Amino acid sequence: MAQPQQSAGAEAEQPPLRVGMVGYAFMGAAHSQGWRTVGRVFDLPRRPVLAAVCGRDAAAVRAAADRHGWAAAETDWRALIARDDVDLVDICTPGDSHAEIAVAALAAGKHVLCEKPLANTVEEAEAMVRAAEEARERGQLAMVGFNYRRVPATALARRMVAEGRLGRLRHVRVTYLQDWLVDPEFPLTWRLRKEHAGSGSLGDLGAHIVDLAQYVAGEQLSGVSALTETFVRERPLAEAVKGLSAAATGGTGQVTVDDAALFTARFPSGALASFEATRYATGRKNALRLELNGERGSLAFDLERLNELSYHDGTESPAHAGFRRILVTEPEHPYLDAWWPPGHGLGYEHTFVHQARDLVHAIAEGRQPDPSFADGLQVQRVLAAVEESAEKNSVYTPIAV
Ligand code: SOE
Repeated sequence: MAQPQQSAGAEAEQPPLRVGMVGYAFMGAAHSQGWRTVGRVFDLPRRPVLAAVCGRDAAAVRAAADRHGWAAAETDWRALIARDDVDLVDICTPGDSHAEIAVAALAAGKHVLCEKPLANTVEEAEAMVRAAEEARERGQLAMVGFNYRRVPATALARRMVAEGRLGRLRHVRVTYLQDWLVDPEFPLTWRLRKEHAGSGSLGDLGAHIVDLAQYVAGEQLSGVSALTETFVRERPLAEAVKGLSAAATGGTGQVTVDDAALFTARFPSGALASFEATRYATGRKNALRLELNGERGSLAFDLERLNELSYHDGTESPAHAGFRRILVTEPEHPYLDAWWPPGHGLGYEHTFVHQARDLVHAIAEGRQPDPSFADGLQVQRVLAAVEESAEKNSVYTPIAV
């Protein structure tokens, strides 16, 4: 039986990579899992150390540190950034603080990992790119956390498209469907307020599928035509938030973001794309689905069956051609040489382990990790074009370069 790789030998050459994380809710827990596990599975040039975690509530952040394995707890992100025992700042806060924390961390000489979407506005994202470019001159690197690139099946899809197995692409079809807002009594959490989240389903789910579609297709969108809608405009005010759930306090407030975003788009190659992002798809929990159709074949992926990739080889005889299921658990598949024997599948959390692995390698090798802040800015520009198009009754809107 294949064993997880031991990391002992390779680690000795470079110092540990000491991580400080800001935020410890859903994404913080997922990133913690990645940092905690990565060195136990992959051979790494630098060993990540969970140095300190930061949150505003002293008791809650201490409890989160104990639960997730962080050595120290801070209540002020500036203090976290100032620590000598932190080399990398991992930002897992709502979007309204990404720019300020990332720019300050890079200026303080830290590497940065920032959760998606990179920022709440194009202007913020541009400032972050400027800060990242300056920092890179000094040897600090920055990456944005689009974790669905790190599902072995999506990475395999990209590889197969790049190998030309689909030939010229005609269609890229992506949907990201959740249902946690179906109940109109669900409280008004930060994700439903523009000042905190920037946008709604568009920035939260749409950002993922824009990045994933572009990553797998190997090209960037050139323009969009969009519709957005806010189905429930007023909701009970929220108190405690846990994961995606929250308790109501009393009184109501305005929802100031989109509930759903639908858009069509063009790739420069001539391929057409369609996107749907919603939190109102009753019964769909985390259904990110991607299909690509090319002249020579098709690929299809469903996050709720993430160890599988469907492939139709259009060059085969019609007599026996058809979609077949690739079980993406072989050591030849991306990331899988370090994990379990074939057929012993991975899950959502492993994407964060892979994200940590890729970032540690890039930092140790002194090269720009992907996706860069510039890639995050480009996604932000797509989101802005979607909003602009939706405001103008779906008029086709080119994406700023
Ligand atoms: C909520 O919609 C959410 O947690 C997103 O914010 C994440 O990015 C996604 O991975 C799962 O759903």
